[in-house]
Amino acid sequence: MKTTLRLRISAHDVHYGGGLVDGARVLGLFGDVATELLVRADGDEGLFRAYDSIEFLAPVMAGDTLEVEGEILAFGGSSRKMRFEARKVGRARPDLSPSAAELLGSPIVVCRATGTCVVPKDKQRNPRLPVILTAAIVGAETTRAQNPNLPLTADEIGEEARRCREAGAAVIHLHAREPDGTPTQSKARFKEFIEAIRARTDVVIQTSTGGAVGMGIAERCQPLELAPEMATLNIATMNFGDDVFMNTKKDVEQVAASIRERRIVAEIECYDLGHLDAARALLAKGLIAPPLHFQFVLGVPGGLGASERALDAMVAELAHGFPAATTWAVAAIGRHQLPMAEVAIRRGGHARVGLEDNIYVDKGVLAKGSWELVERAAAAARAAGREIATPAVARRLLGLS
Ligand code: KMH
Ligand code: ZN
Repeated sequence: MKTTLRLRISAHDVHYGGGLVDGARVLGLFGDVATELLVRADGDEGLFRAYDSIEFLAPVMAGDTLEVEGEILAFGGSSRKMRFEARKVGRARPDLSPSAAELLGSPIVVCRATGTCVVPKDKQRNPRLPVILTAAIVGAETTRAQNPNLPLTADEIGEEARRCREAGAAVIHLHAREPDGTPTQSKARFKEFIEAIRARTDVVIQTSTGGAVGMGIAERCQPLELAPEMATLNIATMNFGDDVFMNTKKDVEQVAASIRERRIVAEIECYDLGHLDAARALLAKGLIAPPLHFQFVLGVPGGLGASERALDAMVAELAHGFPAATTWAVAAIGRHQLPMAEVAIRRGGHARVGLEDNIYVDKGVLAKGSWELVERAAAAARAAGREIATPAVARRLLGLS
């Protein structure tokens, strides 16, 4: 979680000769940033306990414009570890005229610090919900040539789901394949795979209605006939790498209606900011209904890139026109998968990992299976001080039970 303030340092702040400002003024601004972060995270102003490090790197003068950034790096039970940076982005130019000023081409870092703030448990007003980890174990695009650990048969898929559950996954996002790896939305194949998973574990099974690019909408919707607990709802047409992922308004409305009719819980897949507008329109028409659950799929070429800035924008949209209890998760593509899962977890969201979206566990190291990626995401959840939702807890949080 990050926040930034911008302000102009005035002549009132000058403490030393030559218009120089006291370093404590910058620390006061770090305190303000920390307070805002704590209010956002916990609904409480909290208290600063200690700085671990402070570096004063450049002088601050009257007339400077400062940008002060803070970020919560980790959550403990009551402690929140933070980092801060103050940058000079503008300055007065009294050498040119009494009111001359300029913005700097590249900001000058004036101070950096790390520290810890505390919000006592009984003052924390935003309960940090357990993290729901979803494992996307099959997908439609990943091939065995890219990662030989991709499960394709019913036994392999059932076993992989069991391993992912042991690693911390509560939900399996499911696609189906023919034995040669060809993606299929065949009802018979999904039935076989769902039974293989059910025979081994109690995970929530979320079937894809996205299928593979190029499939028709009726073909894609076949798994809905099996009345899964959850199903995806893709919200708009978009470029998808070199292909086009077709989701016309008429088709989306039809898929949403058949998900609703069958009382399946939709996971609304949003790949871009405008997709939240499309979701608002579906909500207004009663085609989706609370409790809403969003998956922000970031980093598909053709959609919004995977960055914290992008996530900020998506999450900010949820505050406008969506029910307060709406939940969200991040599924980021390729090398962004684990870093963005960690960001989502730190920010109170949920996360999806797995071979559908990413085949590597570290740079150049193929994942042994989606379970290894789930293990990493689970470790990030524990580091953030959040419990990992069991399938039973996930069912409650997602309104399935
Ligand atoms: N295979 C992608 C084109 C979903 O599962 O709902 C679409 C997809 C989304 O995977
Ligand atoms: Zn999918």
